[in-house]
Amino acid sequence: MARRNQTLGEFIIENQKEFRYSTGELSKLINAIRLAAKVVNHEVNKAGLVDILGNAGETNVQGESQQKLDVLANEKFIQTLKNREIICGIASEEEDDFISINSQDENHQNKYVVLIDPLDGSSNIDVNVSVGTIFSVYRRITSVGTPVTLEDFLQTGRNQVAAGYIIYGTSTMLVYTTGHGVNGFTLNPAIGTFYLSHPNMRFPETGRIYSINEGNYVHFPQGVKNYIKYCQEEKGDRPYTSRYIGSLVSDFHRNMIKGGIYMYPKSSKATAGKLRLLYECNPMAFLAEQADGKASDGFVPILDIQPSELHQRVPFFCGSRQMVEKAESFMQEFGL
Ligand code: P6P
Repeated sequence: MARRNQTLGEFIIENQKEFRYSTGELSKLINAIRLAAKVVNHEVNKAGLVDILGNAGETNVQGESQQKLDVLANEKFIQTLKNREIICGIASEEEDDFISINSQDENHQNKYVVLIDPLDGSSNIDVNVSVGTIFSVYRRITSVGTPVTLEDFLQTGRNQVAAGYIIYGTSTMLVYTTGHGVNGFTLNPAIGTFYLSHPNMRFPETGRIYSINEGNYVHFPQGVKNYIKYCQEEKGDRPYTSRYIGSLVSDFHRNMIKGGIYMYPKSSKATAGKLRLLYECNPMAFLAEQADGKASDGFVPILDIQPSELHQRVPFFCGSRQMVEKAESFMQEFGL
């Protein structure tokens, strides 16, 4: 049972029996994430003071210019995760291919793979707007004792054993699920401890906030255009409020607390949408469903999509169940 102000460590110990595999492994997994979160939080919070803002002068596999903090966050999470004896492979938005962890696992006995977006929303870093880290954890499906393969990363989202995010906002929070609800922990930076501040987080069934980059309006499918007009119509509890931070973790977190829908649909400019299935949409969809919300590509649940490549993109509709279902009805009626 979650007790407010319980520390993350106490919570893990009290709830590790819910983790469907070895009890100690969940602790090691979440503790690795926790440590990396504190290190990255420290860097994010002082980014304006040191020469760590701006571009790193490189581009990632997505063709996006890498921010210095992107690179740093990526390195910190990968190093921290590598140091635990339970992870056999890591995939990251910032890495072209997955990383097989052999250093401490020469016999390939480790059983978990982790996929991360180390610093989501990084275009906001230089303007001091909140950013986040997203993580997704699977049990490997190829045989223990053999090197990890791409197949271990291309599992459907339903197979996730844990997922969550860290939001570096007005306060730093770790929000995660292992399939038994969603719990939010707030960092007390003075002592470096996360405390349970948001037990059993739930999306309100409906809401009055819609999050989408309306600058792309003319490029959206007709169903999305019609849904936006529905949100803006003077009728019943509408018009809704438009809120778009440009950071998925922040928009998702606000919508989970207040009620709302986040959409990144496909468009004539982004024919499969922008968000990546494996390390953005799947973990956020796992959290959404665990919090009584919903997540789809406009037609099918995100968690049922069979991945075909590491960095594939999908359209994304996520949030309060009734709002997502309404948006889906517009997609189904007015099509692409
Ligand atoms: P746009 C950040 O790059 C991100 O992946 C999400 O966090 C955010 O919601 C979206 O892209 C913003 O994209 O095209 O609206 O600037």
